[in-house]
Amino acid sequence: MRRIHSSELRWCAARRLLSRLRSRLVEVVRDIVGPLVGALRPETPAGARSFPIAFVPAEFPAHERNSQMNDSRAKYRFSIGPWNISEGRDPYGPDTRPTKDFAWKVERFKAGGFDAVMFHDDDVVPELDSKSSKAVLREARAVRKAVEDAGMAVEMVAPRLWFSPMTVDGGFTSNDPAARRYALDRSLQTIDIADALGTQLIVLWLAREGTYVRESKSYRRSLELLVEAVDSLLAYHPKVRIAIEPKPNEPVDVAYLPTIGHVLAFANMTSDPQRIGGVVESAHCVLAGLEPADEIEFALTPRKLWSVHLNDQNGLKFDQDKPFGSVNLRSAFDQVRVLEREGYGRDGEFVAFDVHSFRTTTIEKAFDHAVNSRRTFLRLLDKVRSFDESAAQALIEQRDYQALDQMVIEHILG
Ligand code: XLS
Ligand code: MG
Repeated sequence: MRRIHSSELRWCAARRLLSRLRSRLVEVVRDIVGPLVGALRPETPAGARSFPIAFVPAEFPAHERNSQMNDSRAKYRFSIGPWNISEGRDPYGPDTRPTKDFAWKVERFKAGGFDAVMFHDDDVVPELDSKSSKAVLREARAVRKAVEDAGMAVEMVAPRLWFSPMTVDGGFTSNDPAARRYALDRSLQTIDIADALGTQLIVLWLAREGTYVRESKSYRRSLELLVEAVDSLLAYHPKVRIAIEPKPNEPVDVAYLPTIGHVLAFANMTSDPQRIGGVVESAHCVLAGLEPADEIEFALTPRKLWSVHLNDQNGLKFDQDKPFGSVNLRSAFDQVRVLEREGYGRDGEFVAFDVHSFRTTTIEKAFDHAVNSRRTFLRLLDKVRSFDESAAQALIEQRDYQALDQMVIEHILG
């Protein structure tokens, strides 16, 4: 547990109170103004497509925007996390590789062609629960300098809410109010860390927000608690944007927000749906029995895909975080095709790889899986760009899907 000084405690309490008052105010304004706007809004013309949750992030910080991204043939930008160079531990055995510090990792990120780093709060400041807010921010600024000195940017920060003894039974949805307060405080601090790192994108992977025993919690009550927590985060910082990363299970056996569909429906329950988006991870879609390319396209249609964690997964088993394209090359091709077709990256979004080395990999090769994933992405991008779309269209018109199927296979094999 973080040792908290009394002045800090008062500041945290004041900060939380302020956050709650602001959320309440937003609710009241929404209740009064919402119906008025509804009454004044013209009817959508018949046949017109309308995505009520569409959001063009006009507030996207200029340094994160990439003007080249208006050109669909422009270069993609890639992101990776320090946790993607891991020690090889699994539930059945200890580390197989030594721990490396951030300086060692960032050198490899840069050399491997990566443009940005994604962080958990405690990747930035290890053991942050035992440090004062001042020390946390000082360390965060030093990490920002190291990233910028390497010519890279920070993509996002995620509070690691699933590690602490406080969150054994979940964070925002724990049955213990002290654990819920801890989760909220820690997430507010993540926003401060993100600020210090120069990003406004917070990722929430709601790892333990679910149950091991379904009867131990109410789904409805848990949703209310999640909305309350997210509203407090939104109220805390007017520019922060929250991308929720869904996963159907693991470490809990059933999660509350298992798919991107749930995430986007959840966004509309919060005080500012425009500032809630999603991160789709390929392996998490496979674990839900869904097609990653479709999940990606679902989020892209209303422009709610604010990051993407490409990787691969062999079946509905434990989470494997394999290199991108390692299991299902055709699905990987379809994922790249959808990103390219929808102009992903034009608002500054990064392509991230949430991949892990095999346990058998030595430390000398402990970043090869990420470099390989990037290479596979770029090779598939060439395949996407050289795919004969008009020949495919002609086959679609003839309803010759048999030939279309083989055409895709031959193209990938080619
Ligand atoms: C874990 C998540 C990862 C990070 C983000 O499976 O995929 O994205 O932990 O918090
Ligand atoms: Mg991920």
